[in-house]
Amino acid sequence: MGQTRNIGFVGHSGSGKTTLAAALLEQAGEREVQLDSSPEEKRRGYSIDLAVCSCNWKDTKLNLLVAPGLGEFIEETIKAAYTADLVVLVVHGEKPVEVVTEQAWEILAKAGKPVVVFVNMMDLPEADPDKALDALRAGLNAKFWPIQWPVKEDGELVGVVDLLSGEATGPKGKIPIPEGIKGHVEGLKGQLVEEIASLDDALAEKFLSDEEITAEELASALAKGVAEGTFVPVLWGSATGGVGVVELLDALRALAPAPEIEEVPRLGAFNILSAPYLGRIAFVRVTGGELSEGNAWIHLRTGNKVQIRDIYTLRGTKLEKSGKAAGGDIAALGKLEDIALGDTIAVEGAEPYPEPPFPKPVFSRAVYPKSQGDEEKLSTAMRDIVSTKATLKFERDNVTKEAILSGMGDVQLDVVRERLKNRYNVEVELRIPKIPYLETIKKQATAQYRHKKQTGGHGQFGEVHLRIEPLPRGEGFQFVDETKGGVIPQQFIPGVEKGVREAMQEGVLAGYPMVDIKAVVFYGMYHPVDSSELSFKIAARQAFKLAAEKAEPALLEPIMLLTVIAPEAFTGDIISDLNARRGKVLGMESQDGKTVVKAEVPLAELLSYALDLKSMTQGRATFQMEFLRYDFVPAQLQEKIVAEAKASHEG
Ligand SMILES: Nc1nc2c(ncn2[C@@H]2O[C@H](COP(=O)(O)OP(=O)(O)OP(=O)(O)O)[C@@H](O)[C@H]2O)c(=O)[nH]1
Ligand SMILES: [Mg+2]
Repeated sequence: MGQTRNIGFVGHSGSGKTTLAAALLEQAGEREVQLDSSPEEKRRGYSIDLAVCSCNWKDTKLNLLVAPGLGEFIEETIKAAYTADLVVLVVHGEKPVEVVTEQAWEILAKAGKPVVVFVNMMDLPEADPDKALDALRAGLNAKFWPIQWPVKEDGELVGVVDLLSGEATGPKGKIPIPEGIKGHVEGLKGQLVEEIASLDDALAEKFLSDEEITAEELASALAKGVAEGTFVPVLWGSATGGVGVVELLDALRALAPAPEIEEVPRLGAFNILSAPYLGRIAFVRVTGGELSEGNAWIHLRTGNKVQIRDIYTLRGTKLEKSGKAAGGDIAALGKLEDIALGDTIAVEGAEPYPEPPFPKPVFSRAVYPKSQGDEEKLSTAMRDIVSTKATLKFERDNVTKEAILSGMGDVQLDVVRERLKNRYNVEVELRIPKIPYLETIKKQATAQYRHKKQTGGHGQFGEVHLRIEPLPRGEGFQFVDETKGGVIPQQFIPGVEKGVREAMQEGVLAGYPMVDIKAVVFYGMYHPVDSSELSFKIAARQAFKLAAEKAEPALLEPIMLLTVIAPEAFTGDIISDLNARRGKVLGMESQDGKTVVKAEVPLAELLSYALDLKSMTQGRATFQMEFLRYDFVPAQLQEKIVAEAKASHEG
């Protein structure tokens, strides 16, 4: 076998990436091509995970990484962009620049990857190549050059002309170029030759002095321009009509740069999936060395030596045992212990496989198993699922004790819910999470409590005088012993502190943990026989509660730092919406025609922000949020929360 090329397919949902990949595989002779084959994908009718497949075209093995286009699955676009050596941006002929087209374009620019644009759906009546080209150039603000032109006959797409060779081909081979477009095609060819010549100094000189430039010279300058990212060729076709498919295969073979092969044997797990009958499969890019079954390499994250067991190569959409994989290739590994997304397995001394810049989760829901007793099963299954995705997180909230699943939006979380059921047989319900409120005090107060109990024989006695004071936000808890003259013997002081800490676990307002309090024990009494650590603990607990009630207890809520990036037209709507969410806008700036709004907003107002922002901006805005600090809940709201807590306590 000859060379290998790794190619990504990204673009907006519904642009036809999956259909196109299937057409390419079938054209290259692969059979039983099955994409979007997970039960969740079948039911929904669109892609969810990054699909990895492969075909041989002439002397070249083409590994295809096909991303889903729904915005919430953007991490798969990032995986494809960073793993592949060339990426095909698939766009819709009638509406080439959609939300995820723009996002993918930004990701590709950041990743510095060569790009080819494939304008799909050219069979549709409204798909006009001149308009599509204008839309691409305006929307993505880059030079795009058609290297082909679509051929329509009586309004029907029949093939494409290769502008450099001047040959037109359809699904069944050569076709004539209709008279009506000959002139236009000639003009485009002239522009193209000039543009390609400008990519190379020697060619530019030849062009200017009207010397003949050979087809080979043009082809190699074109490939160089693509590889360097200075030239973005545009190709056309219809995945369902089989138009432009052979031509795309040829173009990929000619234009995709060879994978870089490192000296140090290493592989990076860029995608993890569950395959029917095979279980968990890690798709790896072998960046150096040759991988063989039986290799014992080091799992860099765990530090353990791992035996490489089942090595598969991709054949169409199927996995075939191969026993080895060469540097530069993509392989699938089975039965790898403890493998998570982004892991590196390598010989000693190797650097970890670089992690692409994935976004952080922005949407959370609490997970409740439908049948009690499924908690254990749920956490094992969740650990499994979450370790395959960069944008999913699962953790227990320390305050509310809820199990929280976080991701990019409701669709992604719903897919997890479905997978839990289909694969792990755990049924769960997703609920709006409780807010992890905290309680604190606003002023100083003192209180005392005597714990005394006579239960025949040995009694219990302890008296504690406590002063509590507010601490600055985020200071937590401080305990000070100011007693003098042994009014409380030293050995019982720890009991006092324990009592206070226990009392703080459950606040006096609504039962939330209390924070940012300094507690000072300044006086007390003991009994030579009946006192014990326990007696003082009980006394301190009660004294604290009494003091807290007098110290103007107040609720604290988490405040998030929100960063919204949206087209300028939405700025007004976004800001007034943030005001309605009790947000405080910190600043706004312009960045490449977009507005970046930064604001502080209470978490309680952001529980469905991912959905609301999406509908407010037709999905054209993105946002991030991170925890900033806790701050007081406004009085009216506090009253409501306290009343609700009391009601649920009694109910
Ligand atoms: N008319 C026409 N329909 C097409 C073409 N390519 C794909 N389609 C149809 O468009 C729909 C979406 O195609 P997919 O291949 O699933 O699109 P996708 O880009 O993979 O979508 P996501 O997985 O959501 O990102 C399907 O119904 C396809 O049959 C085309 O060239 N012409
Ligand atoms: Mg798809």
